[in-house]
Amino acid sequence: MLDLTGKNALVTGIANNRSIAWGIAQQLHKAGANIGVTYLPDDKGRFEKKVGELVDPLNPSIFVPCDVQNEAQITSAFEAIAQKWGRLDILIHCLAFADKEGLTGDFSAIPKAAFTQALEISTYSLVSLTRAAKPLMSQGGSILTLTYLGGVKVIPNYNLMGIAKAGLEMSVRYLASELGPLNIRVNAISAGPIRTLASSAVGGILDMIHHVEKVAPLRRTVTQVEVGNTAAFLCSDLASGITGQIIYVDAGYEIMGM
Ligand code: 0WD
Repeated sequence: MLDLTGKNALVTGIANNRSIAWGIAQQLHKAGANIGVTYLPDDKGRFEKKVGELVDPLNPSIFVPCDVQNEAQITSAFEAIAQKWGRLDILIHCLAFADKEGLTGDFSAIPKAAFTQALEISTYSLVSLTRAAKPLMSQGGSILTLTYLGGVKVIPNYNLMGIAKAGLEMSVRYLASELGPLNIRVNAISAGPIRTLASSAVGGILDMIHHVEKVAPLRRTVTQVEVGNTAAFLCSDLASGITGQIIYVDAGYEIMGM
């Protein structure tokens, strides 16, 4: 059955107990994986303390800062993995950022700086983290990222993040093609709308959730733990034949025409 015993899993993107990455970390841990966690460092050390306290029950054997805009921090995070574990089996890329200017107003008015920043943090970071993980996935591995329907269909107030997700989804396919011969699988979960720190930046998130609750076949939205369960499956040997895929965990909303 779903058993991740002995698997070394690095989880990025935990900001607080609402984070989707927290739902994923809990389910990977429940399935037996050794957990490593990165956090977004801030001057006052707030995130280090908050995330550190949150993940403590998972007994993480690696807990390191990693701002994906900082190549040196990515390098030292993976050096810590090489020293501590010597091998990585699972990489969870569960982070994104877009400035409010890129989410609201006319799409044609998106400032270049906001565009570049969002693509760097939300899309290119999958490439840079995968590059760092590749040599440590000596026995193959599973790389998983999080995307949203706004990367395929126009969703009001998603704008720039839609571009970032479209690029992320295509990056999943190109990385899967490159890494398949090394038995490294790359997939994405397209999650339904969930109230989190990041999604609260997307105007109308509550309306989106209420709309999904009315229209989605399951007549509800999904939880962080449900996304975590699918993540555990995709990172396990049960999914050994799945790569380059975008798996919808959205209560079925994606199939609906209106
Ligand atoms: O409805 C939702 N919440 C959905 C989220 C639906 C479908 C997909 N997603 C995706 C998001 O786009 C993202 O890729 O899931 C992923 C996780 O998002 P989340 O759980 O909704 O949001 P959150 O808990 O805020 O985690 C995002 C975290 C950041 O938290 P902040 O404080 O910025 O909101 O990404 C991290 C940070 O901890 N992050 C960074 N980590 C490293 N380097 C960086 C960075 N530069 N920027 C943000």
